[in-house]
Formats: sequence, structure tokens, C-alpha cells
Amino acid sequence: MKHETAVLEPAMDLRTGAYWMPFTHNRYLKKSPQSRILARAEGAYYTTVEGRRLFDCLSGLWCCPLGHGHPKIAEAVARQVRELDYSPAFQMGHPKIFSLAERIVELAPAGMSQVFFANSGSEAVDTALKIAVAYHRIKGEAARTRLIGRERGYHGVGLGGISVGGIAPNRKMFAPLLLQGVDHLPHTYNAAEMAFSRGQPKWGAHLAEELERLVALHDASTIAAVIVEPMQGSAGVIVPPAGYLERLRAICDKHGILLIFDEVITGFGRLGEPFGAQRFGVTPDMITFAKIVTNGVIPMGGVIVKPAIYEAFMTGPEIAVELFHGYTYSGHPMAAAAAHATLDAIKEEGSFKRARELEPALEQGVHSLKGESGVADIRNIGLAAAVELEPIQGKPGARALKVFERGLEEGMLFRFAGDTIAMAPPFISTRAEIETMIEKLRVAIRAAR
Ligand code: PXG
Repeated sequence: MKHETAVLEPAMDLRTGAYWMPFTHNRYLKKSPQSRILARAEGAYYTTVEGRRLFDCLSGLWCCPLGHGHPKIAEAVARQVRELDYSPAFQMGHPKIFSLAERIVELAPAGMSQVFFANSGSEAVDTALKIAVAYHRIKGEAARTRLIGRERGYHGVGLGGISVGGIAPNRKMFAPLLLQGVDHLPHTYNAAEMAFSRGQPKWGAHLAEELERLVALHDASTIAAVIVEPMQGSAGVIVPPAGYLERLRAICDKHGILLIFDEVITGFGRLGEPFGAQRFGVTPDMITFAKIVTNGVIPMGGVIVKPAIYEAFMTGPEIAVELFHGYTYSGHPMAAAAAHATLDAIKEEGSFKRARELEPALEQGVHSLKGESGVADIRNIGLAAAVELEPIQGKPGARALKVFERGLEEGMLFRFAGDTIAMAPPFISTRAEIETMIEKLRVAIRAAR
């Protein structure tokens, strides 16, 4: 309760006009912003400028599961800014980024070997798509340019990411900018077959066969890569049907297509294993990551690849640049320091194990909301869950907004998108905190009619 009275005076007459907020209803929020402005954070709680304490039900935006103000990470970042604040990313390096790449490879599924760094999930995705197309070209298969994503997929907001992504509002305004030659697999959600499933639904592995149809349509020789989130996070925790990812892997292998897992949400423990790849027992050719790698403290993203991909580029004259791609802030020393401290903390605190231990509490809790009025479906896996609400007639999104606002009053920062409420509590949560989160959600759902 240390920050209960931490009301920031200047924020009370906040001028909101100049800031165009991302993925936000700007006009609605700016009418009455106070309950939405965060002043501080500590552990699993935020404190608003009004002094209200909020449990961090989504770990920031899926990125801060070790809790806020983690002393180890704070210390590492503070030390780093004095030691080496920036190091040119091209043609130069610094020790921490080499050792970080090694540590990430150690956590990755066996058989992956190099890491390319970016600064966000969106950049990681665009990087992976570029590597896929360039890889085939180098291998003498320049016709393999087609990319395959999935309906309801979220791969960030870069032009590559929205092209392979499958969320209509993220695409329709920008249609002329979408990449050519992209196809989408069907999403795997089917309410009639899998509503209220716990963990992986049993129905739906056959949907992977749709990839064979796309291969038959376009010919394998034109297809570079398939990209999917092992678990679709932004679409509202859509869990892969048992056997589905295995089948995708087999079809990709059969046709020489690269399989990319976008693990921006599932990477670094959300599913109780380092990556979703290990949770589901399927190894892709590339993994994109971001978010938890630095506990959200300093932005960082990246792509992990198999040796065959890295080695394919390592040809030609030794003094030639092998990949014409990279960012000013690739491998930023501040992000590297935050990531090392995060990986240390994950190890010391047994975070992956902790996520696994808490999974049954979240599962039992969230499924106890079945039967509450307006609840259409509940889904969960790892330390992630979603409650899909029935839309209020003629007002899509209004019910979830009401639940969200009541949640704030109850001391809960839920995530709402469309009519879905998502939760991905911090790994440092206690069972009691997870139970309280669920009971507050129940109160908010009952109030939102
Ligand atoms: N891929 C996946 C699978 C993601 O979930 C991105 C790429 C893009 O990452 P950046 O760092 O560019 O935002 C994401 C991001 C939500 C939510 O509430 C999800 C994301 C971001 C913000 C909110 O579901 N995912």
C-alpha cells in the first residue's frame, strides 16, 4: 500500500490533446482520463494518478510477468546506462549482446542456433519474413516468395505483419499497402466444437490440411513460409487443437516450406515452458520473440533461426555484408542488460515452473465463470485466459468496455478488445491474487448488462 497516496498533482490537470494514443478510443478516453492514467508500478500492481491500486491482470501488455520495479532489472539497467549506453549496431558489437544470443539459443528448442535482434514484435516479424524470402533466393529457389498467415493471427503492425495477420480492422484501412502473394489458413476456432474447452481443444487438427490445399493451388515452389502464433493471443487466447501444429510442421517439411512461430506472447514462459514450441512439442524453423525477454522494461525483439538458415547466408566474399537488414537499435546495450537480468531472475525465481504451478488455479477460476449471464465462451492455456462475452445487441464492444471500467473500480486492470476480456497475470502472482482477480471479474460481468 506504499503508493496508495502517490497522487501526482500535475497529472490532475493533465492536458491530453497532443498525444495520439495507439489502439485507443482517444475521444472517449480523453473525456474522462483520470482513471486510465498510471503513475507508478510495483510488483504485480499499478497505481493510478488518483491513487487507486490496480492488479496487473495482463502483465502490462503481456510483457511484465516478473513484476514491476524488479530490483535486479532496475539495477542492471542503471549500471548499463553508465557503462555503455549505446553501441553502433552495424559492424560493431558489445559483449552482452553476444552472450545474450547464446543464452536465448540455450533456452530455444534444440536445433536452433542464431539470434537476430530487433526492437519490437512487429520488427521481429518483418525480419523473419524477409529472412524467409531471402533464404530461398540464396538457395536458388527465387520463386518461393509467397507467405501464408492465418485468419485472426496478430503479427504486429508493420506492413509485413498486417499482410500475414488476419484481424480485419488492422488490415482494411491499409489494403493498398498489403503485400502481394499472401494467403491465409483458416483460424482454428469453432464455438460449436470447442466452447469452454480447457487447454487444447480435441477438435480441429484437420484444419492444418488446408495448407495442402494452398500448396495444391499455388504449387510448393512458390511458397516461402507459413507464420502462425502457436497460441493466438490478441485474438483472445485461441489455443491450437491437439495435433494441429504437428500437422502443419509435417506439411511444411514435405514441401520445403519454412515454418515460423510468432512467439512474441508465448516466448519466455507464458505457457510454462521457455517457448510454445516446447509446450506443444513442435520445433519451427524460426521463432520471433519480444515482450518478456526484457520483462517489458526496455524494448527488444528478435528472431531465432536454425543453422541451415544462418549458414545459407554465410557465403560469398568474407568482407561482404551477408544480410542487408538491421536497425539502429538492434542489440541495444540497455535492452541487452535488461534481458540478461530478466533471464537471471527467471532462473533464480523458477518462473517457468511457477507459471505451470499457477496454471490450474487460473484454469479452475476462469471456468467457474461459465453460466454467468453474458458469458459466451472461456478459453485458457498456460498463464493465459480469455472470457468472451455476448455482445450487447447493436453495440459491439460495449459489454467488454463496461466490464473493463467496473474492473478498474474493483482494482483490476483487465485487457478488453472487442467483446473479449483477456488475462495473463504475472508469474509472481499468488493463488489468492488469481482467485481475487476472478471474483472481481465475476462482479464486473454481473454488473455489465
Ligand atoms: N506478434 C505477436 C504474436 C504479438 O502478440 C506482435 C507480434 C507485435 O509486437 P509489438 O512489440 O510490435 O507490439 C504482438 C503484439 C493484446 C496485445 O492485448 C497484444 C500485443 C500487443 C499489444 C496488445 O492482445 N501483441
